[in-house]
Amino acid sequence: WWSGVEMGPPDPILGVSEAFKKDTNPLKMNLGVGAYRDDQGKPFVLPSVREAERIIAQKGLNKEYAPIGGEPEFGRLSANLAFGQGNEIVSSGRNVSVQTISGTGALRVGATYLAKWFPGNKTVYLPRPSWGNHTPIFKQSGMNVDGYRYYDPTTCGFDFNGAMEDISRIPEKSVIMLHACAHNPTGVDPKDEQWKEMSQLVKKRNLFAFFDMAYQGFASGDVDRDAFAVRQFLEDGHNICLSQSYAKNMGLYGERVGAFTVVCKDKEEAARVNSQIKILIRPMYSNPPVNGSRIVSEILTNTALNKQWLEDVKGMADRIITMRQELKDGLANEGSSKNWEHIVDQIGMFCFTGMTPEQVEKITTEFSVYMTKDGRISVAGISSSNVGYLAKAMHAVTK
Ligand code: PLP
Ligand code: TYF
Repeated sequence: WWSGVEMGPPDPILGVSEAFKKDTNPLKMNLGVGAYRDDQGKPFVLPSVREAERIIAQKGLNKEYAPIGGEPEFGRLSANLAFGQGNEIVSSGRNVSVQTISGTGALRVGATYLAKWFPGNKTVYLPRPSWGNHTPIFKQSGMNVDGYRYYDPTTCGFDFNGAMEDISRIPEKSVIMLHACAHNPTGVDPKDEQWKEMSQLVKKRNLFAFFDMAYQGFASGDVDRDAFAVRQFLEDGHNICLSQSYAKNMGLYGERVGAFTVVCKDKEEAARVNSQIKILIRPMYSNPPVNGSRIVSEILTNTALNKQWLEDVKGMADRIITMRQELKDGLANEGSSKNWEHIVDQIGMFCFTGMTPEQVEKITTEFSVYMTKDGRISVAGISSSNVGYLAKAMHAVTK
């Protein structure tokens, strides 16, 4: 049956891990996939998550199906985490918030919903560049994909003027995708004042804002601070939609737990939207897995655990910030005359180093340092014992 099936290319990000595994160099480093590692280079289970698991195990819960959109309580907790405790949207019940299969599932449910029900232009405008999975997710869901300027390679920073110019030319009633914080792959976020101007422009152009929040807490170490853009847009009267992931900020990668939210004009509209989202989810996967959502709900409702979790998040964010500084210092120690200021200016899990595809190729073959072709490194994959080696390797291929 399948003689006509062509061999497809590996995933540009997850494929890096495959190549890494085959390398026998003991000094090898995997800076490809965005997954947090502790300072020993080991996968990290948050202490708050371990404690939540212990509490949940003691409850002896059953394994019944969750509702199609997950537990309503989980949806409320997720929306409150994004919008702020006591926000008017959740208290008036005008949000639809469903549990999804992590952030990817949230984007997929969202894209499918927009493809079916968005009353305007079925085109989503992504920042250039954006997370590699955004384009296939939207295209496979039946949306067209276009873009707006975002990253300025000359400054390794945010191209605010370019973004504003491009956004002002997006056809009215289109969808604009915004990374809520810790932009992937560039690590470059707008400043608060820039977000405010973007929000006004998005409003003036009558665009619909879709926020992807996969790193709440990872940018600054503070979950409220990282929700600034989302909350600013809401305050300015945008009825946004939002994807959330607990993969990074709770370290629940393989549990696949996230949320998709649509902010509606009132409760009645929310009920209609909710009914249609459930109709879309049912033939995709019926209902979401229960284990991860129980962990999240325990952490978000148990006061002591919540406090522990906020410390855990801060600890991860701080370690990444320390590694950025040590990498920049290491490059200076190696004698690099290049400007590496962007390593510490950029935030979140990733650093867009500015290395060319040729330099990436060279650092991989000569030093066994693995990263994506666009020069992105996952700073979370660096530790105090190998940051020096990385600085030496980066200097060797960029001098
Ligand atoms: N959106 C962005 C920007 C991401 O970087 C990621 C990856 O972590 C996701 C969404 C979704 O990831 P997951 O499906 O593991 O939650
Ligand atoms: O960008 C990253 O590295 C993370 C993890 O298909 C990821 O977002 C990468 C690729 C993918 C799923 C998750």
